[in-house]
Amino acid sequence: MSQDAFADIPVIAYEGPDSRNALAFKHYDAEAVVEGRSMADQLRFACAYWHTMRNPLGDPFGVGTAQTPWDDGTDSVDNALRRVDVFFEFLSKIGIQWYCFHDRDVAPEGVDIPSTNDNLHRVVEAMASHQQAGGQRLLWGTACLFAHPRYVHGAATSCQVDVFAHAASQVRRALDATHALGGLGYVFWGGREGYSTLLNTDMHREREHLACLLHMAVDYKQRIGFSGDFFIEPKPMEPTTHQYDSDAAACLNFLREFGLMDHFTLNIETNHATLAGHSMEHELAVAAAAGSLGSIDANMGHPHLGWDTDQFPTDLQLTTRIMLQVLGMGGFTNGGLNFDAKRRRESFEPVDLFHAHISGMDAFARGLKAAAAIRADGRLGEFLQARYASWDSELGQRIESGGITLEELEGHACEAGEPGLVSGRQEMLEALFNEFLS
Ligand code: XUL
Ligand code: CO
Repeated sequence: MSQDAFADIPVIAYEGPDSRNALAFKHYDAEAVVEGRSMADQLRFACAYWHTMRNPLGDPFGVGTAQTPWDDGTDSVDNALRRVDVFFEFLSKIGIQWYCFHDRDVAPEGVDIPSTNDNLHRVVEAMASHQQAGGQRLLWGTACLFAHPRYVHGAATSCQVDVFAHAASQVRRALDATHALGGLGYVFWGGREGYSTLLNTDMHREREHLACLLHMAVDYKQRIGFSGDFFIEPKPMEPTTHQYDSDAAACLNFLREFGLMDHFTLNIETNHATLAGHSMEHELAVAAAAGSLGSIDANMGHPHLGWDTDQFPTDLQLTTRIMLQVLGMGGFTNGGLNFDAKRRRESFEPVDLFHAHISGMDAFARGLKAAAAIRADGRLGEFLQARYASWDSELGQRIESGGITLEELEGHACEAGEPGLVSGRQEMLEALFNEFLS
């Protein structure tokens, strides 16, 4: 195993807020305890194989710029195995315990399904031995059902049944790989499960087919004894014009409609939320309110660019609001913060992989500390409780439990007279929130 792709880069250490060393953490102190759990456990950082190892940093106007001296540019299994070595070297130097991958990120397709399966199997064995040696673990696996030309019309929602069969085979083998690697979860992101134009689309049938694949996956999961979580990852568009799993609310509706609520939670991604016209906080709150917040793809978009720029999350407002939601639901169980993020095309040197992850990890460490401080301070929580206090009355309780009629409420309203209204105090609360961001 080669262990020298990053020979000139040290293991990244916590040096504290006064450090001026760019290759050190100023805020992420893995062992420090916040709300009863170590930072490492509260944040559960995961590294995305596809961006870290496979993203050449191209854009629609120019070729890739990423420098990857370990990669010979071929589709050989040997090259794939070399990338795995480099990836685990990166994980141990940056101090990230978890990772996520698509089947096709790690192993090339062969000439037919058996040889493709064989390639995946060989690479997964290498990943398993790296996990054993270095103690890293798989947060989640997934199947890439959007890159190969056969998926041009979608995978589970393709108009062609043979394409569905190929997708089913891929999901089966990606689930096997995830199970073999002890993954905590498995993600379904429906990259092309949507449409380009309704003129050629039977939406009713396509949504049913998607549900069929998910039910088969649940059945397979149970038969192989995979006990990890299943996550759906919403995104409204791109590459499709409309993706069926468009946002958290649409996903929850889909899961309820097809009897899948007990088997899936959501993996919410910041840049997908903003593409859907929502804040990340909104999407997290929708998922959490349904008891369905599973995991997070941590990145952010750019306010001037209307596409999925997948930038590393460096905005402290954002990370604090995310961690308030995560702490509010009692922390992650099988989920974590997966950096589904890529460097800018201009940040092409290998060392930039370190700078990028450090920027995201320190931003989330600050967000975690700020969110915990807001909760310990208590003013925000007390405000919220006081705002709804009237609902704790006997009348409120009767409404919430369904034990009252419209007529009885009219009687009450007549007696109570016009309610005295109170301010929402938004600006006061925003200032309060900002107190914790210094
Ligand atoms: C694409 C995206 C995917 C999923 C996994 O926008 O977010 O990388 O996270 O398929
Ligand atoms: Co994602």
